[in-house]
Amino acid sequence: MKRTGQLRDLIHSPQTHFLMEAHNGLSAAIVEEAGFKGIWASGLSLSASMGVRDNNELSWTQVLDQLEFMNDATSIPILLDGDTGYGNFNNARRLVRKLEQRDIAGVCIEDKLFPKTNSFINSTSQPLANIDEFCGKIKAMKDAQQDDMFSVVARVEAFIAGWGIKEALLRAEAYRSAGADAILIHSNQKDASEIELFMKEWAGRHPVVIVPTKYYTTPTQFFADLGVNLIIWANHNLRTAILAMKNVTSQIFREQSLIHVEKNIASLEEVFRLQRVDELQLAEKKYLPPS
Ligand code: SPV
Ligand code: MG
Repeated sequence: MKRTGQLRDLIHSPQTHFLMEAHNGLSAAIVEEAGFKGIWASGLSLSASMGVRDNNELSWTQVLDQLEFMNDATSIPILLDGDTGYGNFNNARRLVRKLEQRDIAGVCIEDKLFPKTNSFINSTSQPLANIDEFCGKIKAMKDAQQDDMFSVVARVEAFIAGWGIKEALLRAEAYRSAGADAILIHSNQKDASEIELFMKEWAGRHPVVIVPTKYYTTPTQFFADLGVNLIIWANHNLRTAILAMKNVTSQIFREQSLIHVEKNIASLEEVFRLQRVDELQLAEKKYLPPS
């Protein structure tokens, strides 16, 4: 099945499914190998891994380049965190065309303003998009897609900005009517109370996606019981990599030696395996003249 169809199935399945964050070809391959059925191409992780901020400092074509490596390294669908769509409806619909050309299964856009700021930084002072303008963007994106199975997820930032449940429901309903394939309801609370409230009021109208980065202590079964369709583990490969790199780098700096490091890092053989060196060796036998 095409990746667009695979993502569609995850979103519409009666079971709760999961997307795991990746930010380059290597982390994407690791996500697939672990057994995940889909990848979250996190804006935070993509930008941080390039040493820049999650404020659209990375251009959207730079994001596309990373996605191409991620897609080439895997066979599972990727949902791009497309921020605000990098501009107005026109930029967002062009993004959809470019994503489809690169076999990306779907994109999530959030109802903020370009250039966006990460939802966990000064959240209540973040302006939200005008509802009608954002609905026009969703419609333009849906009209632009060539593959019926490509997914546009609309992310509601009303809780993040402190606007409350009424605004969250108003926006979610508007985005559903505009043609979004799912609603991502985001919350920065330490508990899942906002998500619980939303899910009860929403009452299964349309698929829902959540990102439990801040309310991570909530058991996953609780979300499944609420009817959440898709859970995104949004930045955990990036944060793992940061800690691991910091530890090893400072150890090597301190000890000026590799003696105590080797056993705690991936072997070179593991690096070669993840790069699929074996495939190249077989291809060389097939395509190069015998030496
Ligand atoms: C991301 O992973 O970039 C997200 C999720 O958008 S969050 O950082 O929680 O806003
Ligand atoms: Mg993001």
